Amino acid sequence: MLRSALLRLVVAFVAVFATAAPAASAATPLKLQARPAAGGIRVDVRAPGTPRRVSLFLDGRRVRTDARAPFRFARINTHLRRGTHRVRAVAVYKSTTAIGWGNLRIGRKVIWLPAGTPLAAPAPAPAPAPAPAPAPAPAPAPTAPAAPNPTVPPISVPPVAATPPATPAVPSTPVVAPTPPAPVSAPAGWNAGFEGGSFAEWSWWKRPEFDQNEFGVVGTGTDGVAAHTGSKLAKFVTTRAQVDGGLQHAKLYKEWAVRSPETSWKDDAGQTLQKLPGSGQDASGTYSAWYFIPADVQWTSDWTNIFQFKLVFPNPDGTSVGSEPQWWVNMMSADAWNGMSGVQRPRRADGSLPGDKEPVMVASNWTLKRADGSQPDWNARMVSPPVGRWFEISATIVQGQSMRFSLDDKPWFTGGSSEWPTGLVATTTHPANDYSGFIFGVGLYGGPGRLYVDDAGYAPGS
Ligand SMILES: [Ca+2]
Repeated sequence: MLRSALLRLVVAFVAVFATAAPAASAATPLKLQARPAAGGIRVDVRAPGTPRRVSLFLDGRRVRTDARAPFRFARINTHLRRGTHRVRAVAVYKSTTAIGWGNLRIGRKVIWLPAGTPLAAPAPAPAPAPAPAPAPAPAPAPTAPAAPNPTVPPISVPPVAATPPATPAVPSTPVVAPTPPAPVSAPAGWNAGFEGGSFAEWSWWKRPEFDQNEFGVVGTGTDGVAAHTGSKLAKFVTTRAQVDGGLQHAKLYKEWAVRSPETSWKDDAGQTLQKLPGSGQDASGTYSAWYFIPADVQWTSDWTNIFQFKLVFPNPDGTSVGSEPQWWVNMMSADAWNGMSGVQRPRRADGSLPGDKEPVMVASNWTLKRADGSQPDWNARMVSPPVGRWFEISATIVQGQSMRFSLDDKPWFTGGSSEWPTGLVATTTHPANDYSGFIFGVGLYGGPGRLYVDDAGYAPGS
């Protein structure tokens, strides 16, 4: 019955090709197109070259895999309900993958919204054909956090007993005036050291992957890795098979509520989302996390997101949200850049060069392009992290101005808001007051790897 009801809803269709992240081995990005067809909606995937297989995912779940072109996936909508659904295709090649994505909005009509389309637009305009990009990388598809579950009872957090300022003893002779207690600006910053043994310091959005990927809080000494501080740390693992199967999330979000509907949300653990300090509309400040990468981890050419910011915006139905990456740090093997004209492996702090399967990191806005659409100078955005010891990645945001990335307190790249927005400022796709949330995330997303994180934090202010 749902299916027939749905088919009645299929009265219009806007055909737009999805833009997609560039692929390592493919000169042409992966493209998706959705259309009404017999039995429901059909999704066609244009994959360059000869992929070993192409899989189609709906809302994060794999629904079909095809090993031979043409990659046409028919009748994929028989279980879809009204609302916006995320469609993603992953083409697996011999040594890399390519990704394309978009959203299907099902209401009185079915509309295909390619990646990057503002969901509030009455009718999406055709996206410009993406220029063939030599950048070696699929970027992770934007994802929406799970909708809040209003039935989860909130966690009872005992109030922290305020320490009363000590009553100053009256000195017999005036010496130094007692220092008044410092004014508290609430809400203050945020820190996460995992010492409670859980992810309660973070905003918890449960995903199917979390039951399968090796991902959680571990004790110091696990795998020979000592906690950065305390006795607990977080471990993130994604395998090749998991990533190829679409289970590519082993990541944590700290999400701040900016406006309705998120200001009344609780995460999947029942915790109310914190607001940004001050006016609640300024994301300026320094966000940081400590990372440990074992020397024996072999990285791949997949761009694997390990540190990111995302903007969240409400969907037109008012009950769900979409999100869009803003700036991020991706990790991949050094040889992922082989063949890229003019790109050299960045030296480590000790002057050494990373080996083929050792990690390099690149800081970028999520479009992987400069404001004028040109390719960035990747050398200026790349850095080699140390392996086998803790290091710190931080990003200092001056809202509307800049995003400065540092490795162990040494700045390696500063992005300007003219290239891509920094913080809660207007974009061509969203007015500034459209944002309902701001996300800082760590972990692994998009490719296989293993790393450890401890002592993440946010210090407000610019
Ligand atoms: Ca710790």
